[in-house]
Amino acid sequence: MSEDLLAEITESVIGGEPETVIALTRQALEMGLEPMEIINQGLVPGMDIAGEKFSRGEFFLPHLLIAAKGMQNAMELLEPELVARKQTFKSVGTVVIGTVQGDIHEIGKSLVGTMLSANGFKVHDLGVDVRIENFVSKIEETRADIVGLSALLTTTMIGQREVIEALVEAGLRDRVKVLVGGAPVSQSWAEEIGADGYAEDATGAIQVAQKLMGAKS
Ligand code: B12
Repeated sequence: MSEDLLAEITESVIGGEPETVIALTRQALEMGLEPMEIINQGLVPGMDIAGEKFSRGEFFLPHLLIAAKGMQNAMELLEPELVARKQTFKSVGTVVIGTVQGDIHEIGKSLVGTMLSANGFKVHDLGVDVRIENFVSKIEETRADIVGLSALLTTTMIGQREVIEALVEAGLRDRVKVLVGGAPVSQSWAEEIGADGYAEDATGAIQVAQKLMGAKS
């Protein structure tokens, strides 16, 4: 029963029906499904399939955009639910997060930000296509413990290294842990650019962020 509904959510993301995605997501919540279950088993598979179709030339950019819109609409509904389920009162740490300059991929970064905030971190989300100096000034202003850098393109990954270099120049590198992620990013890339942590997905991001906080104290 819930499998059918999750499969319908996947189909409606692929089919580019944002209104249906919202309606089905609401229905799933009402049925008592957990928000992360809806994300991981309904929405994300839909985005993955849409992405595969795009790679094979079966989908053009407008298809992908509308699939992403469906997922984003549903995320707006799910974010407060995620946060409500993990209500914590004392902040575990402060995180500045954003997608690096030249890259407008938003969904994964926002999901990581939401999950961190659901797990007690105070999160400052700078959005997408974030200029290096904006990362630096926000880290300074908020005295962030961790900066999360998202990159979804092989051409923009280099932006993660550039932020690290800018942090060194600004004398902030010792004060902030750098966490990197995004589809083309890997543990070995993280090590190569001198980041402190890498995670493949939002769940991993929480674990690594918690570990990095442990390493700070
Ligand atoms: C949706 C999408 C878009 C949407 C984005 C809409 C939006 N508002 O975000 C639109 C249509 C705008 C788009 C545009 C483009 N896209 Co696009 N896009 C995708 C797609 C299909 C899905 C991305 C997504 O949202 N996934 C769902 C989320 C939940 O997963 P995620 O982003 O990977 O995030 C998870 C992890 O990576 C990780 N994570 C992410 N960030 C962070 C940060 C930290 C700190 C940590 C710890 C973890 C972490 O945790 C997340 C949650 O689990 C991918 C293919 C794919 N399957 O990845 C292509 C893809 C990334 N796009 C691609 C391309 C080429 C483009 C364009 C250049 C297309 C074009 N020709 O114009 C443009 C680039 C525009 C730009 N300058 O950025 C390529 C990249 C190829 C490459 N290796 O460089 C991909 C891989 C598709 C492909 N196979 O060709 N895209």
